[in-house]
Parts: sequence; C-alpha cells; structure tokens
Amino acid sequence: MANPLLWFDHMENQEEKHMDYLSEEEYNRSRMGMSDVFAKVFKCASCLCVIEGLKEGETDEWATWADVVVRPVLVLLSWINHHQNPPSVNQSSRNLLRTIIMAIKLYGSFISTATHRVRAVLAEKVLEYEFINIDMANIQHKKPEFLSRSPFGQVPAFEDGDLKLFESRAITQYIAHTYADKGNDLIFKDPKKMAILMVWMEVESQRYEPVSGKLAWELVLKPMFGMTPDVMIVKENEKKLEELLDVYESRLSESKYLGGDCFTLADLHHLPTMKSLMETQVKKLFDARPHVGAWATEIQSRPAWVKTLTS
Ligand SMILES: N[C@@H](CCC(=O)N[C@@H](CS)C(=O)NCC(=O)O)C(=O)O
Repeated sequence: MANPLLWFDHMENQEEKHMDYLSEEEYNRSRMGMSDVFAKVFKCASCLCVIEGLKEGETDEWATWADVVVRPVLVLLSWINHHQNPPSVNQSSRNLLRTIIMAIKLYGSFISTATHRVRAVLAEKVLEYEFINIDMANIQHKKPEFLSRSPFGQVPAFEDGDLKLFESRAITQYIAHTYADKGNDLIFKDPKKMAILMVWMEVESQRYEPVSGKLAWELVLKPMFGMTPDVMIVKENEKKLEELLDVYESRLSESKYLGGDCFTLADLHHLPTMKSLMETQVKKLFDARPHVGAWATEIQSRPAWVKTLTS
C-alpha cells in the first residue's frame, strides 16, 4: 500500500469487517501493566514515528515501513488510549486493536478447496488471522494486485509479517513448523517419522489430488454451474481412485493415520476434496474399504475441520 493515508483507511475498513475479536478478558489483559509515564514516553515516540512516515510520502517502502514500525506503534497507541480513556473503550476499538495485532493474512475464497486446506491448518493451530476474500467470480485472482502475491493467479495466497507465500501445501507446512508449539501437532520432530509423513503428503498431492480434483469438478462443480458431467471422465477417474484407495486401505490397516500413528498434515491435506466427494456417488468407494471408511469419517469429524466448514 503506497500511501499511508490509504493504509489508515484500510485499517478502518478492516475494523468494520472484523467483529467481536477480543474477549473482555483478552482486552483487559492488553490494557494492564503499562505505567502512565511509560505510556506517555511511547506516545511521543509513536507520534514522531508516524510524522516521519507521513513525510516519506508515497514510497514503495511504505508497506514494509508500515508493518515494521507503524503496526507496533499503533498497537502501543491503542493501549495508551485505552489505558488513559477507559470509559471510551468499546467493542469497535477492541476489534481495531485485534486487527492491528494480526500478522497472518490469508487471501482466498470460500469456494476454494486449496483455501480450505490452509484454513483447516490455521484452525488446528488455533491461530488468529485476517481473511481477505478474493472475488473469483469477478476474476480478482487474475488482477495484477493478486498476481503479485500468487503469480499463477490461483488462491490461496498467504502473508505472515514480511513472508509472502502461495501454494497451499507449502503454506500449511510453514504454519505447522513455525507454530509447532500452538494447537495440535501436525508434523513429527523425529526425522524418520517426518520422512514417512512427507511420503504420504507427496502421495496426496501427486496421486490423490489429480484424480479427486477431476471427480470433484465433474460431479460437484459442473452440476453447480449447470453443466453436464462427462461420464467417461468420471468412470476413468473412479477406477484410478479405487486403485489408489486400495493402497490406502493397506497402509491404514497397519497405521492408524496415513502419515503415522497420529493425525498429521498428510491426512489433513485430503480433507477439502474428500468433503466434496463425500456428497457424490464416490463416497461409496471410500465406504467399501473398512479402514479407509473409518479414517475418512474420523478425520472429517475433527473439531477444527468442522469449525473450518462452519465459520
Ligand atoms: N496447487 C495450488 C492450487 C491452487 C488452486 O488450484 N486454486 C484454485 C481454487 S481451489 C484456483 O485458484 N483456481 C483458479 C485458476 O486456476 O484460475 C495450491 O495448492 O495452492
């Protein structure tokens, strides 16, 4: 964002979008522990920083500058303001504070399976994030602003501070490693266990996704857009999926989950397309294999996944 004033507008818009972010308890915690003197010193320093920023004017560095300097300064200003003027505190300023604090941004669409993959990991890790809806119906994902985040014009794109990523599986792995101590573990520390997990992540992306993606397109999306599924393509891919699920059945008869003895990214990566297929004739291919059927039912009932689908 080149212009600081635009940045402030942006923050105001975000405030409207994000309702109910801080609980009373969280908010009160955020106000505690700052003495008046400390607050005033920071207020002066913050004002100087903001003025310096405004003098910079419209530079390309502004966005980085805003993130590195203005974001923390605004957090402090919010604290100070709330500390000094408790009666004026309301839900809206709490929302603004939470929005400013949030460093993780996910650009995606609620109709995108790849976006759901990342949302599922964020839910497992119980991480707060800002969701920026990309209007795919109006081809926003092919516009220069979005292409600068995701050069192939596909959702999702992701940002965590100064790190920008695309490709859902790379994003999920980054989150699982970076926030390893938060929420549920989705990877292994042991390198050998991790190597096996990676094998099954590869199987998902190289074998499961192409087949399940085609079936989801034919059986879910085409009817949604008023198009007729191609019976030959469905047949051919059902056969490929059956062969793949036979391998899964064998794996799951000796290991509770695909990646190992607990739920990991290898299982989670399957969820978005699995959810689409479970609403079609393809469900019976999962159910026909006892271990696969039980695995599919269990991973789909995880609270974080249910939350992903309902929030
Ligand atoms: N390999 C990518 C695939 C992303 C992808 O296929 N996204 C779809 C939505 S689920 C998309 O943006 N499609 C629009 C297009 O390809 O033009 C990932 O996992 O992030």
